[in-house]
Amino acid sequence: MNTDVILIVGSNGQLGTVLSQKLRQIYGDFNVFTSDLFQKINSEDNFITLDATDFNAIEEVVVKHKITQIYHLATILSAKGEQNPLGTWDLNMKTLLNVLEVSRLHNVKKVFFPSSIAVFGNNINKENTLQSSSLNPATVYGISKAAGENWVHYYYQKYGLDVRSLRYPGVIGYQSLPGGGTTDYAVDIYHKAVKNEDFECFLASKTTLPMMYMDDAIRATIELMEAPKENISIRTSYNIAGMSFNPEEIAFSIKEHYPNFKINYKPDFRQAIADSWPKNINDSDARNDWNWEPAYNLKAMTKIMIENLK
Ligand code: AKB
Repeated sequence: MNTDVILIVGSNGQLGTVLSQKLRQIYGDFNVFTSDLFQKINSEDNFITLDATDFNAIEEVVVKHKITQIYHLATILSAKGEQNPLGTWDLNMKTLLNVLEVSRLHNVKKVFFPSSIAVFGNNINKENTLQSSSLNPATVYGISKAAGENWVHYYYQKYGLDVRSLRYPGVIGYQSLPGGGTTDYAVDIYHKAVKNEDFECFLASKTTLPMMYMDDAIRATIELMEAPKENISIRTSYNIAGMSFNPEEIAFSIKEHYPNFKINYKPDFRQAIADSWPKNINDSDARNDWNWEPAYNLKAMTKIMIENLK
């Protein structure tokens, strides 16, 4: 019998909204606690109002509910992070260190930490970016993720804490909206298309970035967390890839459903962030270690996004 009890920290966000549903299906409603700063209308039972910058508050929840796994999703993303660099560093690091330390002290069995393609910067080969490429992030979000990768590696090596991590590309789903990322345009564009509105894109037409459909992102997360411990050779964070496309290509795929759809380009400060990131990712370690294989391409994703948003 599975006796795991899961806490999702930052469950109101884009990933948390969908991941919490999936984890409830697997582990049972009463074994999954969602938590965030405020409760969303219509949110599930087992929601806890939790400020993850408060060590004592996390500790109380972990002890009271005998938590055995934590998914730590609370973070400020790349574009929003640039509006307040020091506040972003504080929040991203404090919440992670609280989760790691509470997990160590209270024998939490597994922790998930989301990293990002934002750990890479301008100094590397942007095609087929390797797992081992050096990390010189150009944003405070990327700096906090690169530091976070080192912290989770430290907790694994020093204390044996089983922390697992993925470098997510831009994630696209219909169930929830992203907030404050550089890849957000690839979700917003579908919302405009189904309303028959034109879309103004904050990135230039040829800006290719790594992206992933939500179902692939959720499946990758759960497959990594459920993989046998001895298969996990990367204790910083795994590169994973789904698809790569630019705004012109996503607009083209939308036009197959909405022939009159129009996109205009008005690059802003987010262009420089996108330009510092890889175009596509080499994920051979994830494929070799825990058999990662994405299932969705741009055409399939566009069809699902439009059908569900309509
Ligand atoms: C962002 O755009 O900041 C995120 C990410 C790629 O980590 N979606």
